[in-house]
Order: sequence, then C-alpha cells, then structure tokens
Amino acid sequence: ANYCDFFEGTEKLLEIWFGRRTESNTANCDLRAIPRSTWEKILKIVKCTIISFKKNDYMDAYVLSESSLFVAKNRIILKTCGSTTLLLAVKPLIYVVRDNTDFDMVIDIFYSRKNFMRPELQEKPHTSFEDETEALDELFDGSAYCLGRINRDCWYLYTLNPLEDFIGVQVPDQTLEISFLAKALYILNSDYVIMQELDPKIMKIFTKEVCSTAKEATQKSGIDKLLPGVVIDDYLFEPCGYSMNGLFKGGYYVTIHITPEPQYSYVSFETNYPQESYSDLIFRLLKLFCPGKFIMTLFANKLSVAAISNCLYHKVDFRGFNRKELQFSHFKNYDLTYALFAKAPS
Ligand code: PUT
Repeated sequence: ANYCDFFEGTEKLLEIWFGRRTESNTANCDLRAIPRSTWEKILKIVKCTIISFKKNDYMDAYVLSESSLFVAKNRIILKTCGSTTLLLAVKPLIYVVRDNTDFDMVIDIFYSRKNFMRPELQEKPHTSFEDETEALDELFDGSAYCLGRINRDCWYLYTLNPLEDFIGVQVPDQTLEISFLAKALYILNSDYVIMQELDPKIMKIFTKEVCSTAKEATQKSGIDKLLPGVVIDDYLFEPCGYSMNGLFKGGYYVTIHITPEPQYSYVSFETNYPQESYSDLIFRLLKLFCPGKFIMTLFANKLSVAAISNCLYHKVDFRGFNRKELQFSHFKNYDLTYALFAKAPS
C-alpha cells in the first residue's frame, strides 16, 4: 500500500456463490481445492498480493496487501481497496473455478462499494459505477442499483437478475457491512470545511509509532473482544494501516480494515456472523472507532436469523447519532437495509 498523499480506503467488494446444475459429480465441488499459486495469479490482475493466510474447517482467509480474500466451499469473497482493479479478475476467476472444480454455474453474485473519496484516481473499469456495470454486464445478466444520495454518500450494488429458474442461495446467509467515516462540518457563509475525523487518538493505535505489532494494535483497540470465539489473523502496515481477518466455527468471518491517516481516515467492518439484532455489536463498534458518520448495509435471506434485524433499523437509536437516511430493498432472495447515521451536533 502507498501512503504518500492519499489512500483510497473505500473497498470494492465481490461475493460470488457457485453451484451445480445437477446432483451428479459433486465430489470436486470445493473452491478451496484451488491452489494458492492460482489465487496469486488472479490477485496479480487485481494488483494486490497475499500477505498472510489462516484457515479453519470452513473457510480459507487471506489478508491481502489491499484488504482480504475469503474462500469457502462454494463462495468467494474478494474485498480490495486502493486503486486495485478487482473487476478485471472476474472472468479469469470464473475460468479458474471451471477448470479446478466441478461447479458449472454462478448461483448469485454481489458487487458493491461506497462512492470513492477520489474517483479520479481509479483505474478502468472502476472509473465510474456505469463503467463497472458495463464490465459486469459483459459476463452476467445483472441489475445495478444506487442507494443513498447520488451527489453525496452513496452505495452501489450489482447483483444477478433473477430469471424464471433462479434458485439463489439456499442456506441461511447474512452480511453486515459498515463504513466508518469522517464528517465534514461546513462553516456557514464560508467555503471553510472542517473534517470531524474518526477519533485521532484511536486511529493512532493503528500506526507503527504507537504499536510495534498487529497483535498489540488488536488488543489495545479492543478489536480482540468484539466477537467471542474469533481466531484473528491481523497485520499492521508500515508506517500505518491495519487489516484483520477473523474466523469462527460454522463458516463465519469478520474483517476490519483501517486507513488511519487523518486527512482520509476510513474504517470498514464486515461480517456474516448471524445475530437477531446487530445493535449491540454496532454500539460497541461506535465506541471503538468514534466516527463522524457511518453507513451500514445488512443483507439477510429468509432463512437467516438476521431477517428480523432488517425490520429494526427504523426504530433503533444509536445514542449520539442521528439517522439521516434509511432505505429498505426487497430482492428475490435477500432483503437489504441501507442506512446512514451522522454524529448528532454536541
Ligand atoms: N456483500 C454482499 C453480501 C450478500 C449476502 N451475503
């Protein structure tokens, strides 16, 4: 990662589920059969590298030079920040899956990201969501959406278009994603803008100036106590920046990425850990990072215990934050809540 003048912490996120049209030949239906050297080739196209690896019985988890890769039996989650070119790797990835496994269909696909802080620094096809959509449309029959305000903070999603015979993901599944951000404070009658950063004292923890190891940063910040039973693989970048992958029994993961520089501080949190309500977890995350604002999205399918959670966000009150936006979408297999909260003026 390059931390000179600016770094785009905002990630591109791709999740693809694979399946088979028939019940036969399922012996070689495990994406974890794909060797590390093949992932390295795919990641070269994305312009990032593997810097750490951990696995359990359910998932392989790679910490990358720019974020994370998770590989489960029939699902891949690739999250990359900076000026990586994630979408250039989708076609090669589909070929790799076809050549290394007996999967013969994509069950569902989700490509999503928040609007970039500096979109002009991105490379093709990430130069705009329209360009990204065009690249994905060459491979899939999908639908593209924008949630939030197209002229301010917003969140883009591309997902598979449900056809008549669309089956989709048939296991309980949920994903909570949160972006913690600084908030711009405009001074009336002037062009003067002050950024209400993510708490600078906390952000400092994720620098080599304050912590000499990733473990120290994980413990000092309290990340190790966020979710019980997690096995953590963490990395502290030189001179600053932090990534962690966490694995749980049952195929659950958590991943946190921190860009601590005050001018463009950014924290992302993501998990598929099932909860009926995520309020407690979000409270703890807010205490941990003290953002100026945050965007949360929650996907949950009908089989998920989190399905109920999707109904809660019109009621939930995160102390010290005002809910500025709330959108609820109903897709064929998943319900999605998008919400933006901003720190209440003190
Ligand atoms: N990031 C998209 C998540 C979809 C549901 N697992």
